Amino acid sequence: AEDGYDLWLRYQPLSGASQSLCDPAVDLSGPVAQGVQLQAQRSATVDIAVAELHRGLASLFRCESQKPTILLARTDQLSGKEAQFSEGLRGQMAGSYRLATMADGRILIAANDDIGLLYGSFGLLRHLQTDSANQKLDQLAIPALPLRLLNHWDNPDRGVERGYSGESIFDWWHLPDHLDPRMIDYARANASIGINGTVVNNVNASPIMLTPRYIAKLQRLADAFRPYGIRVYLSVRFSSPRELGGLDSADPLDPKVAAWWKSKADEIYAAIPDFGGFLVKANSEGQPGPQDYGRTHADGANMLATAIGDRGTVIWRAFVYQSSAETDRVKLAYEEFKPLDGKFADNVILQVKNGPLDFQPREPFHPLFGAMPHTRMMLEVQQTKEYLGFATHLAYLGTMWTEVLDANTGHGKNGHLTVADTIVSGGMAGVSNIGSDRNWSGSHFDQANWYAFGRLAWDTSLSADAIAREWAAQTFSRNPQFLNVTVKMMHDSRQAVVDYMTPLGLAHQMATGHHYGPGPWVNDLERPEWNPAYYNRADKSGIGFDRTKNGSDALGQYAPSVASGWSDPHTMDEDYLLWFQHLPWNFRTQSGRTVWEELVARYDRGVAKTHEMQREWAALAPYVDAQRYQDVADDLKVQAREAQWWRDASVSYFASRCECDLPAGATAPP
Ligand code: GCW
Repeated sequence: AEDGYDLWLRYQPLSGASQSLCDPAVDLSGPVAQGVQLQAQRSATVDIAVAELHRGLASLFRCESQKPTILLARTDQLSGKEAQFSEGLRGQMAGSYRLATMADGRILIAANDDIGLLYGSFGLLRHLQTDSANQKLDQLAIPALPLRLLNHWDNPDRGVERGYSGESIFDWWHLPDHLDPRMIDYARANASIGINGTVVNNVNASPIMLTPRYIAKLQRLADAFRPYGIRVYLSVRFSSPRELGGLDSADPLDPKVAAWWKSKADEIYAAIPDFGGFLVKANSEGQPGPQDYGRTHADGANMLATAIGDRGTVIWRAFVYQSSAETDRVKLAYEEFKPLDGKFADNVILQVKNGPLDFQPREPFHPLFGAMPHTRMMLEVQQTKEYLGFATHLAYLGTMWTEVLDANTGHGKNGHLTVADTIVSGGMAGVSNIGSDRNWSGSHFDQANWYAFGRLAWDTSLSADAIAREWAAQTFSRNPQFLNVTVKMMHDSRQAVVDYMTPLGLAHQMATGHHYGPGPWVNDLERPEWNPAYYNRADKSGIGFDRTKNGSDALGQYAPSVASGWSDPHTMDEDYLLWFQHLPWNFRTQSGRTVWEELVARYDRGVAKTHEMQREWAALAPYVDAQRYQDVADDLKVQAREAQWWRDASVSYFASRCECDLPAGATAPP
């Protein structure tokens, strides 16, 4: 449909060269609709894989024949010559698969398990639409990370915290009796990109989710998602033993409390044998936690880990943000968690946001990555763009996430350990942008952020542009001209948002509460670190947050090699300049411009980019159906207008602090 419901699973017919797959002269020819031969026991998952291949191939190829061209096989069923194809798969992580063109021209999808067969089927369909489909295939696909989870910030009343795409897709009211068919489409879309778990409720968790009524509802979802390789998880409220259990305490070291959690876990596992586990936000933004009883995060996490045992995982969030009049807020998590390294049970994973503040358009990577070598870590990113213009502004986040995954933490043996390296025994969590809107994500291009999340969690070494390209090819058009322009737009889009909202390392300049639109001047909120002005520190003497040794020394939380790279304002990466440095307005940046001039230039660059994106998209009209073309064009228009709003409001405010005139060539705010 042209309303975006089909996501990247449109399977638009192949044309031109690719159609030669139908040519009987080509070995691969043919019979694709019926052409799947099975060498595996049937199961719900295998049946889904076969159905997906039929659906995809019938739509991609318009040729008819009955000769099998695809062999879908479990490695334990491969014998003789074919057995060689199981080689790279032996002992690999669940879901791994191999795609290969065999000697007789047939395509093999091989895997050790059924979910690998399903992933491989999606992998083949993706390949046929994006790569040169006539090449001989030999692809080994092994997930980089064991846990690839969506985190829904969805409440039981279907409100979504920081959600911009309608209501929650989880219809708790009608569950368990009625399963919305959309749940199957949701599971299928997630499986197509390798997502293997979903935390169905907000980390600001309602205890109601742990009641028998809701466990029965969750069971219905778990049963529906299971064949797609998706396990369900729950966010839990740490004080639930009091709210639900009638206890007078939630102290993790109180045996009555531990017993309550154990029996609650048993109750859940009786209904959902493959329940994934608990996600916990504790002692942060008013949520209860172990510190309420003088206990540590490790005490709390380990108590829950014992309740769950080897049946699942406790994912404990490191986003601990409480009133901190004295400490620079970005230092809090490291201060609390670093001393706990090695103290967490084996089935506990620490979930750390990409940056130390809060999902800003750009932040340096979180200093906990690499600093806790004895703790399993998970990277949390936000698909829903709370601080990047919601679902209205086009900002492709693949580039943001590869930036953090590829960042060298400076830890490890040779001082080379990327963030991606630090999460190999944990995973990635994406705060979901999915809602009840027909197009799922609030805008067509926001679907790309869901897609990119899944692809990167599967393979952290993929390039953001490559992902953008395959997404756009499947979602819109395979026309090379269309793809070149679209990938460029996507590539540039996040930097544009950085430029018109928070250039040069500024952060947290959004209006308070809703986080939409500019508010750099706000300085009258109750707690200092709620105020944008606290972060920009702009006054007559200069701008920026001194986090060097002379300031908060947040820089000291990084490995020395990394910290030294960010300590000299003359040579450091200027994308982080005002994050780490407070500088006089007339400080010379690397461009030769003063800080003031550079700031204005970057705001202007961001605005200019939004106009360029409008022009680029206008030229793509011939390649896109009218409805989706217009949807995107309308959003781009709003984005350009609001980029200008951001730029004018911010530049006016900073000019008043600096007492500076606008640099020559800059247009004055109206
Ligand atoms: O980004 C902030 C949001 C809160 C959110 C919190 C968190 C779920 O503004 O709405 O609460 O982070 O990550 O816990």
